[in-house]
Amino acid sequence: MSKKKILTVPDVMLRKVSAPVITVDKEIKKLMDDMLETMYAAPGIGLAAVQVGILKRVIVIDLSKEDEKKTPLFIVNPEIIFKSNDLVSYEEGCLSIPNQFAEVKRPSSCKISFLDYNGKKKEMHAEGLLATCIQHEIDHLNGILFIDHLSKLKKDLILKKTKKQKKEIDRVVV
Ligand code: GNR
Ligand code: NI
Repeated sequence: MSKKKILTVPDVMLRKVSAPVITVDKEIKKLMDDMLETMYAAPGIGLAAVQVGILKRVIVIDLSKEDEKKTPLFIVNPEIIFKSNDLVSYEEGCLSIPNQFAEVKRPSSCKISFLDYNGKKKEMHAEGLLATCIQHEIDHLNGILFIDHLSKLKKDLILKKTKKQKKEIDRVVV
């Protein structure tokens, strides 16, 4: 496995729509392994392939806590087949928007169909943080970031802070 670099805003790649996977072959399995390692190292609870520069509809998620047994989920070509009408708000963060957090309202539960690590077709009902995380990751596959769900004022503030932070890092490096 190899850890990959995570792209951050305003990288244009993050705004592109990812393409469906045709077959879950060795190359896709390697991608999923690399994504999982990258996500654990970050650390994060979810990662979409586009965040490591690969425009394919592949997601990894693991909500287990540090001291618990790992429970990775591999999700290829997800389709939302049900979304609840009731919304719930979670404080979201994103590895592609470092150190910025905001409350985002989304359907509290959803059902998805997808292909698993072995390319087998599956369905899953999700609620709580898992439902939020799945929707956050599927947004990535469509070029959407959590800040797109905020008011323009909040979104611009976060983008401004991220730019400032990037400049400060550059200053230290140079
Ligand atoms: O690590 C992450 N935490 C998180 C918290 C609340 C809602 C969504 C997330 S996903 C995020 C990792 C990430 O950027 N995935 O795309
Ligand atoms: Ni994200």
